[in-house]
Amino acid sequence: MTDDRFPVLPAGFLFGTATASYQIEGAATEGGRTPSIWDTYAHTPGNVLRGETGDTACDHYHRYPEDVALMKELGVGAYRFSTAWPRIRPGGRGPANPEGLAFYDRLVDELLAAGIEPVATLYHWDLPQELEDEGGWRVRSTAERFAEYARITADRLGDRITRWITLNEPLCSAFIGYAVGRHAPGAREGTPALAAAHNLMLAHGLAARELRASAAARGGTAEVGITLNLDRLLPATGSDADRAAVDRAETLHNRVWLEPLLNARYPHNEAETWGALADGSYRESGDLEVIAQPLDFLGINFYRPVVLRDAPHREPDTALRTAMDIGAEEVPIEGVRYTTMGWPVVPASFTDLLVDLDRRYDLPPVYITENGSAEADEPDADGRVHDTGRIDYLRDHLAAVAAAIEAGVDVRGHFVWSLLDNFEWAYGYERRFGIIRVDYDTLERTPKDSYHWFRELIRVHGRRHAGEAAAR
Ligand code: GBH
Repeated sequence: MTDDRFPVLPAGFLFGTATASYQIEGAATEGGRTPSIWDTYAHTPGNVLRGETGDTACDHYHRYPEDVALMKELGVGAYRFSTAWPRIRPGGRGPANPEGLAFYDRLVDELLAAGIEPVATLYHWDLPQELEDEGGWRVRSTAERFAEYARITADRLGDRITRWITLNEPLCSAFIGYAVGRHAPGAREGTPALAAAHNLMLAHGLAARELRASAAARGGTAEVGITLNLDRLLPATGSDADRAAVDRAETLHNRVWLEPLLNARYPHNEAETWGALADGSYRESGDLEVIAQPLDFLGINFYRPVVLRDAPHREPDTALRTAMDIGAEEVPIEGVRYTTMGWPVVPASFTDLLVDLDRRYDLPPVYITENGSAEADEPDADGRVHDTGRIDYLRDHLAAVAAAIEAGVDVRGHFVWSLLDNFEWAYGYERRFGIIRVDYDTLERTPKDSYHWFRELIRVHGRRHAGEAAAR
């Protein structure tokens, strides 16, 4: 059966949707939760568009049964959510919070009853504020606290969750948080941001050990992965300068994670990329062994390609640069559609990224843990949201995944970002990524056309492969 509306993915391919705790839960002061760096950042005027915060968000904390029911109706095989560290271990150290764990218990049970596999991310950016006050990701001890929190969570939920993602997009935590300052905690630093990148990798490795130890103590196994926002980076021209800029950006965006994780080494061109800022003061011998444990899978978040050209450093004095100031700037791509995030839509670049990574690294199985688009979708007179731009985006990017699989890349699943419209970080509620609309006055959920399209895709996929099986 061929149907252009629905790309052909292999039998057993996992379809899912994704969210993150601070973006959807709300109930910021309920159930023993303490503030995270995002509460502090969002409550500081000037940081988030229109001064919005995650205080209520989608109120998923109370409305999760409705959200799970919508996913059941959708027919997804899995749901990727994140657990909130300050809910499970308020303040970042000391005893676990029974009420926080009980919430995730209820959520996981609800998912399993609906036949949906829970895939948990332990860190989607909500660091307990108290740990930030002690240095946050700039300091090593935060990695140790993270491993403890991972163990607490796995000991409680690991009998029902087998697939774990340690961190979501450490690039954002380290560089947008500590160098660009457009994410919490809003710092603009050099070496400390590189220390943050290293400590996040260490946190991943220490937590991976705890997740596996927790499963082993139960006589089971855990599948451990990490989610990276790997970027397809292209030079604006063929000039040596632009190529060199992309080579530096490859390290900032991709190699800084992939080299330690997959090859147990640090990127070869740290000095070209950061100069004296990359002084290694934050590393200890033995760290690479902790970081480079085998991954059961690699999560990749993909939204758009980035075209770069060589550019002067924003800060001429090397010692005063932030870790983001690597002498490269993004240039627009001509002739393509842009989403409301200002991101270019180039599906073929997704295939290229996956094929290229597969050539350059010995990759474990890959899951696309986020992919989706923000659109200016308002309900029509009929009350429905005709988000054709999002349908086109998802269709073309799933086709791009299918093409990568054709080319030999072992991609096992795809999670749409996002199940719901939600708190889009520095952009607040203005940017909408959901396949379900959320009315932020009434908190009412309305499936968009993309939800109905995705539901049909999952059904067509099921019928297609059931037909194949019957024919064999
Ligand atoms: C993902 O980040 C996140 O995991 C998810 O929570 C988020 O909702 C989703 O994508 C959609 O954005 O111009 O310096 O302010 C994607 C990567 C990188 C996108 C940081 C926004 C802002 C950088 N993000 N970027 S800045």
